Amino acid sequence: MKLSGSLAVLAAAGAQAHYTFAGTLYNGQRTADWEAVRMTENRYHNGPITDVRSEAMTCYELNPGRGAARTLGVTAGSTVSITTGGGTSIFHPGPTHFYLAKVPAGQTAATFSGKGAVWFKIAQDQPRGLGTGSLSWETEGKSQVSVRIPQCVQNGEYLLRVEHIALHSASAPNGAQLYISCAQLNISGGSGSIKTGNLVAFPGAYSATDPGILFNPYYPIPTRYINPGPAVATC
Ligand SMILES: *[C@@H]1O[C@H](CO)[C@@H](O)[C@H](O)[C@H]1NC(C)=O
Ligand SMILES: [Cu+2]
Repeated sequence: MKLSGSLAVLAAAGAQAHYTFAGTLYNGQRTADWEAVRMTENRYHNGPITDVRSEAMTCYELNPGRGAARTLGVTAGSTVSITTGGGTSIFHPGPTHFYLAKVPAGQTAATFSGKGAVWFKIAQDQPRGLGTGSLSWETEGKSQVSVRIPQCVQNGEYLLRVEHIALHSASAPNGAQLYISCAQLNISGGSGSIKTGNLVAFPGAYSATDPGILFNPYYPIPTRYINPGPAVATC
């Protein structure tokens, strides 16, 4: 009894240290958790992906093929926030990346798998404190992350892939923790002139030895951080 009690406490502590991305916040309106964001495999345990070659790297879906109920209409140039689920927050230090994949003709944001070379990056962040021995990240402790949808995207339905890479254990192979979700968007008002560069696939875009994945945040004191994946698309 005593043992199972302390195990339960440990399990709860682990779940608290992890997190999910579950909702959207747009123009002051929140969606319910998993309404416009596809339900993720870590919905209940909150845990991360640690193998960047895993098929879960696409959208970390609990039920691949079953989209979310809603596709959120947004305007190009506006800001979309993704909120953490189940009372969790972004407990660990590390970068946040946002990617978009345009839904192919004949499919919808609710049916598109997101597989294949379809993704381009629209945002990434860098730590403060490089060279000081004390790195910090904008999103640490927050319960939402935000991205501006580029004004120059093409109109249409998209998957928006949010990814937070926790780096606290990333100095060992497969030590980085990836927290991922995909929201379903319908973007309007875009100019269409975006230069995406080469589209990338998840899994595929990252390797376990990328310097932004296998990264010691403590020693030697890092003087730079190289975000994994492609450069951010430009207008
Ligand atoms: C996407 O948004 C456009 C512009 O508001 C609208 O005309 C279209 O019906 C929307 N598509 C879907 C599937 O909701
Ligand atoms: Cu954790």
